[in-house]
Amino acid sequence: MNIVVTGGAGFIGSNFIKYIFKRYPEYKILNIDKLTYAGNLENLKEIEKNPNYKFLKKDICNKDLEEFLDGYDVIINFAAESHVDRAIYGPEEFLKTDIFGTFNLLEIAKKKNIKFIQISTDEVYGSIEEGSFDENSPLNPSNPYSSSKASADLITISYFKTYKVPTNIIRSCNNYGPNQYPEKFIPLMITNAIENKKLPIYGDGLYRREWIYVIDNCKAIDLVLHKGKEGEIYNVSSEFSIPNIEIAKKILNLLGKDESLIEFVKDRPGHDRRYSIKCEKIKKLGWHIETDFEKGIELTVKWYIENKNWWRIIKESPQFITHYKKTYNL
Ligand code: NAD
Ligand code: TDX
Repeated sequence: MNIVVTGGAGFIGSNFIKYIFKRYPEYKILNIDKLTYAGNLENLKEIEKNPNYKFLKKDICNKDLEEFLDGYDVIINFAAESHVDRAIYGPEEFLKTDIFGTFNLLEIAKKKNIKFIQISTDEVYGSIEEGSFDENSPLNPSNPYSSSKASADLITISYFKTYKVPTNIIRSCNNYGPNQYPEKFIPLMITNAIENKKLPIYGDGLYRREWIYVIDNCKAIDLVLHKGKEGEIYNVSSEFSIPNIEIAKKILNLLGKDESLIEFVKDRPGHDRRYSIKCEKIKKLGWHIETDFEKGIELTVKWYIENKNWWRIIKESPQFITHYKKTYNL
């Protein structure tokens, strides 16, 4: 199979490319990534010389992308601006990449008659106090990130209905694992704890997410790629949720650090209280969780201990420092 992965230098995309080459060494992958602050070719070091792998540094919004995409079977669109806090202080890039970029790729998929898989998120359903959303629940996003992703989902659905572009949408819960940029909650908590810095917890710390180890999500994407029914949406979740404050305590405990490092800080505007999704459809395709949270968080903490150079370079960059000061009002 010839696959175009967009955003393959980011967290989930790079884990997916490495996973695919392990499972299907004969597949060919073209990775298209603009290399924003979140894109890092270090994530792909172990496969960069693989003759079946190609990299193209491009923006998914570029109209000329089409000339590079002959002979591919599928586009899997991971490329996005992905951090909610950045969307709050700078929404424009989110609308450009997450909405217009998806539209641009759909146009190419339509012209070249190739399958299109949109990597979406549970955040498009918005917050739910009790119970869980399924794939037919209405979209009710709360912030410029999730509303951009919801818009992209709607455009994707319209390309299936109107032009019969074979599409799938995958809406997963919060991912964690190796190579996640340390602005996100779990890697920020781990790396701050290692450095004996304060762990900033928004509001009362009782916000809840469902957490999935990234490789389990890669396996779900693999299943949809091979067995997904055209036009279908698939939720993907561990169905395991835990309040943020409990995650911070667990991480401190694993690292042998004191809970006095926890610091409650000003809440995120529009902060969704709880996400929860049902994923019967993906289970019917034969998917199940393989790495539970206890195991996954241990593996993740271990990875950040063993890869300090990877995240220290990021955290010491002017780009990260500016973001940190803006987000935490320092
Ligand atoms: P990430 O921020 O780590 O990576 C995004 C990648 O996209 C980077 O390599 C970046 O350089 C690239 N990119 C950004 N704008 C681009 C553009 N205009 N053109 C080309 N490349 C561009 O994100 P992630 O956490 O790996 O998320 C990947 C996808 O999964 C996103 O679409 C996100 O919305 C979705 N998602 C993420 C999570 C999560 O918990 N991380 C959960 C559900 C869904
Ligand atoms: O410093 C922090 N303190 C804190 O309490 C940060 C960065 C986060 N939080 C809280 C906010 C959320 O309740 O932790 C929770 C998780 O935060 P993020 O890691 O920023 O994730 P979230 O906002 O839930 O969005 C993520 O999951 C869905 C990804 O960033 C999205 O790309 C994905 O679509």
